[in-house]
Amino acid sequence: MRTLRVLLAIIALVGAGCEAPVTTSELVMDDFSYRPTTINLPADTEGFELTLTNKGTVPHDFTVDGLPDDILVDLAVFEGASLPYPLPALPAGEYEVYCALEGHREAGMEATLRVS
Ligand SMILES: [Cu+2]
Repeated sequence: MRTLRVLLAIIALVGAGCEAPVTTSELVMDDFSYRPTTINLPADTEGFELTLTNKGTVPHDFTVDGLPDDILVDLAVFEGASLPYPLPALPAGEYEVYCALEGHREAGMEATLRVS
């Protein structure tokens, strides 16, 4: 009986892992990349905080492309800084994220934002 309970608990945990992707709570900026490169956020959630941490040696930026015209997501973060960014409610979809500072996107500062 005990074995069965443990087995059922394991199955429940594995099942939970197959559901919605884990929400990303922190985006790390390096010279010149983002970690992770896929950011998962909840849709239509006002004020969800994504912590932006710049571990690089120069300022970086977090810009989301392709959002509706009335929604702007763009924030610069100085080197060494880490700050929570309260996001506006975002519609479900997949968007491009990049660093808008000159040459940084080309150098590899790109990611995908999945809102679901
Ligand atoms: Cu940058």
